[in-house]
Amino acid sequence: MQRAGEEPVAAGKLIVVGPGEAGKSTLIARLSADAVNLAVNGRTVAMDHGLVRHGALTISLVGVPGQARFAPVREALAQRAAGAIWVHPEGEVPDPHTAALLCPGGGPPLPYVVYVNQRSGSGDGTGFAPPEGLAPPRRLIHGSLVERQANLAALLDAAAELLGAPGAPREEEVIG
Ligand SMILES: Nc1nc2c(ncn2[C@@H]2O[C@H](COP(=O)(O)OP(=O)(O)O)[C@@H](O)[C@H]2O)c(=O)[nH]1
Ligand SMILES: [Mg+2]
Repeated sequence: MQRAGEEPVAAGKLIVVGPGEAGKSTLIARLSADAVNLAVNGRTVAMDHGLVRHGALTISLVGVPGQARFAPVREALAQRAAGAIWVHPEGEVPDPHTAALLCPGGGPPLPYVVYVNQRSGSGDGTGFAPPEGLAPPRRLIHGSLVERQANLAALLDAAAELLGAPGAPREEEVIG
């Protein structure tokens, strides 16, 4: 609710996708001080969520589990998402199952940005090439969620752009 004198607050939802152990929960926790990750033995089982403020924008980050057995909840988690953050472990082949998660309900793909997680030992400099048939990401951000510079400011800017916040890239700036 907006009180007198306060700036209007916009809100938007992004899903966080990627293969198991890519760093989805770590990323949400690093961006959001009060992130909730319901995990058993270190694996997210039901809920992975964080709220992050970026200027006047409140971004709701919802982690979507990749494993097939979670298929029934995926559609619900992705409802009303405006875009996605794909966490990609550097050096791996982009996960085709993750690509499918970008099209909730079999609809058109959500706009997405890719966070290439350069964990120590993985750094072979390989970038990210979208699986066949999928448009390139709006932005490609490299960082390490643990060892090196995480580049979270760039990631937040990219996330805000997905939600149509001011500063969204013009067509010619889109990576392609
Ligand atoms: N060394 C290292 N470990 C990482 C990095 N990112 C994530 N991890 C670890 O990898 C494991 C899986 O990460 P998690 O965020 O749970 O992956 P998720 O399955 O995608 O949610 C956890 O033990 C993390 O601490 C990183 O950049 N470097
Ligand atoms: Mg997780």
